[in-house]
Amino acid sequence: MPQPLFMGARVSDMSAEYRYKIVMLGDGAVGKTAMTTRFTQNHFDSDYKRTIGSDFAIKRLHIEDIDTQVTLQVWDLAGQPRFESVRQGFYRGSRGGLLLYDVTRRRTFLNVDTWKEEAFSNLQNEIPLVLVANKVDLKESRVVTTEEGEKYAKKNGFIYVESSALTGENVEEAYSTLCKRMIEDAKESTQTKVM
Ligand SMILES: Nc1nc2c(ncn2[C@@H]2O[C@H](COP(=O)(O)OP(=O)(O)O)[C@@H](O)[C@H]2O)c(=O)[nH]1
Ligand SMILES: [Mg+2]
Repeated sequence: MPQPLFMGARVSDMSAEYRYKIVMLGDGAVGKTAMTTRFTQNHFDSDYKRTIGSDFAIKRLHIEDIDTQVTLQVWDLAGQPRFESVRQGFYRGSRGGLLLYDVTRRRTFLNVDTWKEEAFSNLQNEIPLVLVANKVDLKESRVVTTEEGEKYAKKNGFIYVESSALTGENVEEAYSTLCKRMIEDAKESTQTKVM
């Protein structure tokens, strides 16, 4: 079981640089691994390989509009991990997450609530989440509308992004908007401590 290398902190007071562990959430085959691979390696693999246990990838990104460097440790979990210890290690120390569903399968959208609750209860904390409506390239077979996704996200205070790991559309945006939210949260909690 790999341990997190870092727990989410500003690395230096001198430069704007942050490190965060984030988690990929959602039902099996919604595109968690495909999206992580697209983001970290700019590559799409059309074979479906089940993630065993959990795994992580590291990616450095520069967020242009706030001129900030972020290193993300992206944890990706298999759909149905059997061991509670795997789940605990997966969630431990994560500061945010992408919660995906597949716009062509309504069940994966209905299960979003379960994933949200599983994450918040394991962390005993409400971390920022981006609701990701994935596979929007499959226009013909799409069944979950933009309005439905937006409405759920708004109700829960989540950011909403529509993406395709196949075309790469909005993949980097999903991660970078999450980064901005985590940085804002970190600044707010620092201010609270100082005051
Ligand atoms: N058309 C399309 N297929 C996708 C997309 N994202 C993932 N897939 C496919 O959906 C299947 C499951 O993806 P995967 O990343 O393994 O799902 P995971 O179980 O959530 O990690 C694979 O066959 C992927 O190639 C997408 O945006 N568009
Ligand atoms: Mg996977």
